[in-house]
Amino acid sequence: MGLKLYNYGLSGNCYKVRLLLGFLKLDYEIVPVDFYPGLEHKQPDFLDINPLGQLPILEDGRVRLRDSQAILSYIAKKYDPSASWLPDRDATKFSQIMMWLAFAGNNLVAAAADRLVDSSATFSAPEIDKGRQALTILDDQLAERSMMGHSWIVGETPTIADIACFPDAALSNYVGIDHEAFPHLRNWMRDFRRLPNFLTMPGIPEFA
Ligand SMILES: N[C@@H](CCC(=O)N[C@@H](CS)C(=O)NCC(=O)O)C(=O)O
Repeated sequence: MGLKLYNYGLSGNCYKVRLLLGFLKLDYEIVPVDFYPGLEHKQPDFLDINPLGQLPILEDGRVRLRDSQAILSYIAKKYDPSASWLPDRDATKFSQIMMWLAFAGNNLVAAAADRLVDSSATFSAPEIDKGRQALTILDDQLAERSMMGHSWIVGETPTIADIACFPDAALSNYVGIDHEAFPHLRNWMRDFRRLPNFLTMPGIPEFA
């Protein structure tokens, strides 16, 4: 038994889960999925596990979850006794975290969406425009937070909102979005990278 992550190394959504497992120093088993070129996530055996044909999947004994935001919430709720990654006693803070998780899953995904498309494909301009809009919204939030003396998207310490937003924000550089235009985002990414037990992945830029 124990935690089992169905994983692809270049998936930003799998990376979110690996980040939190790393921050919490949790042991887990990795089940490698040949996402590309094997398209294993579209084969019948994997569709039995997730009919959406998507990664990541987390299993914890009899519990099986899809969607990186839901998985982050589960791990934080179950395995972070300090509740610092998902403070759930304060209704405002909790709901704001949910709001930024939804933003990561619905909006920010455009900033790096084309990364896993066939390597011969060119990145599509409309997605990149949507990605830039989402990064502007995040940069504005971080500017406001910084004026209040805070470094993180919600609250005084990093939460799963920061984890959910980090991969696509950072990987957007890889699809050609220049981070120079987002100074608050850059500061936040630098602070995030300095967190104890931070893990990187291919495509995450090194920041000064
Ligand atoms: N909302 C889901 C999206 C999952 C997702 O799109 N995963 C990608 C890999 S990063 C995938 O499996 N794409 C294949 C597909 O959508 O067909 C999440 O946050 O986990």
